[in-house]
Amino acid sequence: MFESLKKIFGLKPKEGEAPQTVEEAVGDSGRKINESDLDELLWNLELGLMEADVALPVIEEIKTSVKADLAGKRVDKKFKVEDAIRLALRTAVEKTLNQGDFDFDVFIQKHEKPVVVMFVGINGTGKTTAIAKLTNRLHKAGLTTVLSASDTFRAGAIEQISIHGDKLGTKVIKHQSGGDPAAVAYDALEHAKARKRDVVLVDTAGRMQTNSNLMDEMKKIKRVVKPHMTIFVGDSLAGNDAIEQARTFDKEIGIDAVILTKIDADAKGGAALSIAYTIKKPIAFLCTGQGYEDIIKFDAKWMVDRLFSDIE
Ligand SMILES: Nc1nc2c(ncn2[C@@H]2O[C@H](COP(=O)(O)OP(=O)(O)OP(=O)(O)O)[C@@H](O)[C@H]2O)c(=O)[nH]1
Ligand SMILES: [Mg+2]
Repeated sequence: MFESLKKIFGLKPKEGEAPQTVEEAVGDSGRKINESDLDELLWNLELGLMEADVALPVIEEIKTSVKADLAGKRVDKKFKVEDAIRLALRTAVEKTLNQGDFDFDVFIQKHEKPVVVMFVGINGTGKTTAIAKLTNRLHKAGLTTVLSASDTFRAGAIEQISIHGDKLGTKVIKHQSGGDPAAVAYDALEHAKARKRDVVLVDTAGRMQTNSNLMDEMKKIKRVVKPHMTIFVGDSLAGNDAIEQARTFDKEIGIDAVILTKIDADAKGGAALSIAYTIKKPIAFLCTGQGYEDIIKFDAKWMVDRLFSDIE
């Protein structure tokens, strides 16, 4: 795997020998970067990113950025040319992954309470599990929560979130199965206001993103409780489908941030890169398993390390 990228990277430099920033290594003096070497590098980069399941327009953007950094430039004699190239590539990928300054914790902390966060995505991507993980995380930060069982569509959904609520020691607001999801969210918000709870997490039903009923339902919840943040939950194993879903949800209801799940099972890691690039929205968290602790704050550097872990 990643044979093409292996050709670019070779061995990892010894500590202290590698440049820290592209600007430090690449400039107007030193050894000139050979154009045909650069073209070969870009070709290998393209193949490598394709092997990692990164979508084509994203690959183009990264190639353009790497080329702009390196074409016609020279590498300071202190550094190896391949180290400078490696850094330019990492920087370009990191830039694509970092869409805006977004920090979930800071957002929740600073916002007037209760903060309403709504989770959307097609069925089975991991919305309910992500809500349970975030609830656990918020409790650990000393905040209180209310869960809104607004998936009234799938049989068993209300029970599923109620079990999480019991385990996590938090209130779940629910109506009967088949009820109005927006009305449940409204009640959850009222409960949070009355009891001075900090964060309302709204679980929603998943169906196909082409299902207009689902989109209408999401829009109604949005109208009724006006969430401060809407998070798209995408399955990192879904490849191009996850990108299409993200695009559709963003267009139809508006997305503020993304949670990518099942990273533990995603060997390639290209989904994060493609989604961040396609909808230009920040990735807030990665879910890495089924336990409550299996959630990590998104860190572009960590993702780049993972993307290239087989290579370096
Ligand atoms: N390996 C792994 N499994 C996960 C992860 N997140 C969720 N799952 C599993 O994926 C399945 C679906 O998760 P749910 O949280 O029920 O998904 P959902 O989006 O709420 O699904 P619907 O309610 O049907 O729309 C469950 O079996 C979860 O345990 C993850 O990060 N890693
Ligand atoms: Mg669910």
